[in-house]
Amino acid sequence: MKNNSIEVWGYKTYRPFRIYWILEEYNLKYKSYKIGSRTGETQTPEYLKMNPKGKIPLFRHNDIFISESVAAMNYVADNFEKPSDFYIPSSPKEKAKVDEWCYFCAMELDALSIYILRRHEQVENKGLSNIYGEAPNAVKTSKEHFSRMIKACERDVPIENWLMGNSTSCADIMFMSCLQVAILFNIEIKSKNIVSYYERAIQRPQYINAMIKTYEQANLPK
Ligand SMILES: N[C@@H](CCC(=O)N[C@@H](CS)C(=O)NCC(=O)O)C(=O)O
Repeated sequence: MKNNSIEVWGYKTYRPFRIYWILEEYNLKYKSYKIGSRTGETQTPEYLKMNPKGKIPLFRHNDIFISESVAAMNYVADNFEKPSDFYIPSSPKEKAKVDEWCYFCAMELDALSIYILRRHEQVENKGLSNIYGEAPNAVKTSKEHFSRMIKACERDVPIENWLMGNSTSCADIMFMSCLQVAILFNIEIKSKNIVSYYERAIQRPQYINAMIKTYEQANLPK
């Protein structure tokens, strides 16, 4: 598909990062709007008209708006010319394995662990308990769930390669975005294998470009 007009709203968090990373992998031109999730910028009438959820990220290509990060990432992967160094599944079985990683990351790591933790963690630990209320047990069990899920996927994280083999894939984008935010929130990744995978992945130039787009620096902010 021709790259006519791509726009992305949102920065400074791991979900817009997923979209920036795939756009960098596909070497596409895009315009990004540096709006934050809780600055009021997502609550203006203009923005709510584009995304009634009032959240970031939001992705637009020509006449389509996509307000879920995973759907936007997949849209780019499926609709533009595939770069030589990016893995796209070529059979239903391969697709199921990429999907398995993506849903695992979106549900088990993101929604059920990281986001619950973030909502109820204290403000001094970068949490949002001022908005969603303190819930120490939810914080404790979401950390436990994260550790359990990391342990469960450890054997499928290769010692040298990317998750699907020699090339980066959407599975890596999802997994790395979750590892990244876990580190940001001081959740310990209790797996040497996964920590070493993370250390390798952050060297990739497209990853670094996406980091700069998202956080305005190549490394995670302190
Ligand atoms: N499922 C959505 C979640 C989007 C989301 O929750 N974004 C956060 C920032 S990363 C946000 O805008 N939060 C503001 C709010 O919950 O009101 C996605 O993956 O795109």
